[in-house]
Amino acid sequence: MVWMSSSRFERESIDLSGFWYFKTDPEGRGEVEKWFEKEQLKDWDRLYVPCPWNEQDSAYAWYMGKAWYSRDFYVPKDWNEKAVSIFFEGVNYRAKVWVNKIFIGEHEGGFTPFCFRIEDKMKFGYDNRVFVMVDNTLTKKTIPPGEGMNRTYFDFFHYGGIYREVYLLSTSKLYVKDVTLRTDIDGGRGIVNASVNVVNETTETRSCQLILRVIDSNELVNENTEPLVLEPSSDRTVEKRIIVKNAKLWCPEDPHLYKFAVIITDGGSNIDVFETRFGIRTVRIENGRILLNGRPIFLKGFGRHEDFPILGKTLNGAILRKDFGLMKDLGCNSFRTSHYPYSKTHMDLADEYGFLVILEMPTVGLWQGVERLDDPEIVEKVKRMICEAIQRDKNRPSVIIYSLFNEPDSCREEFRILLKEAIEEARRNDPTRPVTFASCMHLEDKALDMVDVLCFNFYYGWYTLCGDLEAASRTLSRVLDELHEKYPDKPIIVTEFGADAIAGVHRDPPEMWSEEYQAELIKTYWNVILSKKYVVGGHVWNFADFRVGQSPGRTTLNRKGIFTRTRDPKLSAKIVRELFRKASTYL
Ligand code: ADA
Repeated sequence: MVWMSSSRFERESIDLSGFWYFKTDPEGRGEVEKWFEKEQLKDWDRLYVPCPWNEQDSAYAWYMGKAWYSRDFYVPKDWNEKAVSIFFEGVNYRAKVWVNKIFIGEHEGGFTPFCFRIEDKMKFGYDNRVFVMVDNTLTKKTIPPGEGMNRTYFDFFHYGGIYREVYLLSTSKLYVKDVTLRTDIDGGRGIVNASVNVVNETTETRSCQLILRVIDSNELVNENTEPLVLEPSSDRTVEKRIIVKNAKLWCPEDPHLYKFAVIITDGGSNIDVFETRFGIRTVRIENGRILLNGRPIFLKGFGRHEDFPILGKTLNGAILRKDFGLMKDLGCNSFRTSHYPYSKTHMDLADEYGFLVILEMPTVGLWQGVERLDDPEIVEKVKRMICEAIQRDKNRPSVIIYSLFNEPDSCREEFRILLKEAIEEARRNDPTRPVTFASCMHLEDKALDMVDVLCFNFYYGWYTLCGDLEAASRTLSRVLDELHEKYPDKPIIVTEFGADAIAGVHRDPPEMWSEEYQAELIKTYWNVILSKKYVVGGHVWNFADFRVGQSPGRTTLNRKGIFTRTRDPKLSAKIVRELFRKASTYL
């Protein structure tokens, strides 16, 4: 599988969104019966892509298993000399892909992108046919693991299908394969350490120029040109230290974005053009603080989920714009991508709105249900998903920390083996950002010494000390102090605290499940958090109510949102707005 950073600004792409043919395959007969060779799909259903299958028709609401998608697509005749890839931004959970009856590849993992080269399978100037077999079957070795739609080892709905964009991308066979940008600050100057990988897949030696441009709102700020000679079937990585004078730094109050353009030219026409956005900022851990551009920051925000009626995990631009407007209005400056990498559009808005993001991997639910956390199959999958997530988002200024797990069984000695591998993989892909995991083991946790930042999920007053906010406050305060005493140099973030509230249920005095109790609990936690100078952030769980599997403990939704699933405010939204707006982004 060839990894190409899909800039999609200057290259030619064909969006494959739309109605695809769809058919479930509960007995898993499709491959043996070669459904990927079918000419006639008249008896198949039609579903919209991108969107999970679950809420598009009640027939698929609780379906877990194999299902087939297919559509025809036209490829222009003049693409016949090009490198052509088919990109999938997200398919939950496994995908196997055939084009014109030929198997082209497979991918496991529901929340990171993948692509396959297909030019040698194409009929240029004609219709081509793609089949995708999706399988969202959970096992004890999927990441995340589970046993069924109502027996997931994680607390969110297990949607299935092609739920993020699918598109074709064509480039020259002399192209930019990858760009890594690491920024630094030197007085008023921005330093952009650029690493550009160029590939020559042609059979000739190619002499060309590589032009690197930094652009600020259409004004050329800096340009470097490098002569390049590439042997046939070879690649080269060009490293360049670029100075940006009078740099406008990226920060929550002014998230300034530059454009970075890489042009391969032979002096006449452009052979390939790759563009991406970036921000000039630094992130460092020092003396128990998280420093952004050298200033200690305080994260105030949420754990979120990608969830909305009918669209499931496919939050379109309008819903994301609504969410970001609401978060901005609340005075929020941060969120965690709980519990999986979010969509590109989601992360694009984080860059544009100046949110400080903890990018979390899909490694949730690794606890008792899983036999061995150091199982080589699990370790390999976790490492690959970390690599894919970081390769996609490594140039984003909004991403400041990588959370490698959510609530793993970090009391088990063997978790240290898994965590060590995960940390090494994260650092191999990006040594610049601190790493963490969200712990629910607190003082019993046996792996906190291995990470840079400590994140904890607390539910005193909800799952324990039910209804007793006095005791919850005392316990939270004591446990935080003891954790700080054990790890005095590590910043602490409370990554989850909250309570379920059924919208419209009111109780005076506040009582569990009422809007008043949720608001009181959040206020109680926030007072404790603000009273601890070593706590550098608090994320309310959750931004909005979200769908979960069926269980006696859930009323069709996890209702810890301060907004309903359709984003109507509960009492807590007003309270959180008062609390967040009073708290500063800088300590
Ligand atoms: C855990 C978990 C969340 C959610 C939360 C809750 O902390 O990380 O995904 O399940 O509890 O609502 O109970």
